[in-house]
Amino acid sequence: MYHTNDENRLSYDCFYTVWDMDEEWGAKVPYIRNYYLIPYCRRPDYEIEEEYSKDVKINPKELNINGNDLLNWSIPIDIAEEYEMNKNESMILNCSSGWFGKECQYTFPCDHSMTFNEIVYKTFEGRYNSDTLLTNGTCYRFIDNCNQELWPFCLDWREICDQKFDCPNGEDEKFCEELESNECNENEYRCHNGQCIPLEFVLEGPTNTDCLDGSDERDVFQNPGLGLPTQYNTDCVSFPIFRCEERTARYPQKFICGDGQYNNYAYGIDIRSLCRNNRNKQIYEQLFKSLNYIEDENCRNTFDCQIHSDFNTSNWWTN
Ligand SMILES: [Ca+2]
Ligand SMILES: [Ca+2]
Repeated sequence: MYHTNDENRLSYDCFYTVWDMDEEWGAKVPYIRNYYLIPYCRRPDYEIEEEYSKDVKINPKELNINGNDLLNWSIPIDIAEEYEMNKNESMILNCSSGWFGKECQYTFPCDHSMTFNEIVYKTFEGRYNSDTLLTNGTCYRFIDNCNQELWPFCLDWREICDQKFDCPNGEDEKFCEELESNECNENEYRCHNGQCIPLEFVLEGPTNTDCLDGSDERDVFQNPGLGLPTQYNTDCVSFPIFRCEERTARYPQKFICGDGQYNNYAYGIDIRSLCRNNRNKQIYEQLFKSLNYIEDENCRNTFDCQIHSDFNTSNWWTN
């Protein structure tokens, strides 16, 4: 673990994983080839640190041990490095087996002999095959009035400002124009989401998205026939790389699966075209159950359209 020894307590505790697409996936995914160093970070919660202070405190100098020994005990790298350089007298927590972190506050709920790389690999590999992972998804809960009863699977952050109403009154699409008024330098391109990227990164090719919303390669995305490999979209769910995990889909008739994949739909959710994790199917079913009290089917369909309509089709159901 890295960055744990911050006296100001402002940093995040981090792991890094190495993802070598060339070595692991080169033949299978020739459209994504690169070497990635991916951080997984979490801000420590110091308010509960007392809970973890039962682990044994040791003085490494007294025990005549070196920095390598500390690493073998899962002591954070920055603490082991500092000890190796200064050999000071400070006490270090020797965590119980399976626990780690400066305050021994972390553990993984799995086989403790696995490396962090293996845990990440297995997690993403499992995503590819599972259809029951929705409960593990992330929720964006900072919009008032986004009706949770109608939206039991909660809002994914990718659904904010994606040009589709996901909250009943469109709260998730309010004030989005402020993103577009963001200014970039002359040698930069302003993505639709306001992000600035170097001009050289624009329109390089279908899989070279640099804007989170993919708008630097928008022409290709809007016209899939131009060459975006279909497999890229469906494979993305199993890759922890930035271009897959952080993708948004600000395109009409795309449904966000909540894990990096997005799917086609037109005028509501097309359950014939499923997300790998079945998010669209489950939301559709849940949504209709919640509208059971409306007897008229056309009226129920209108509700469905209201919630899932995109701006291009927003007029036909209001008439
Ligand atoms: Ca939205
Ligand atoms: Ca690009």
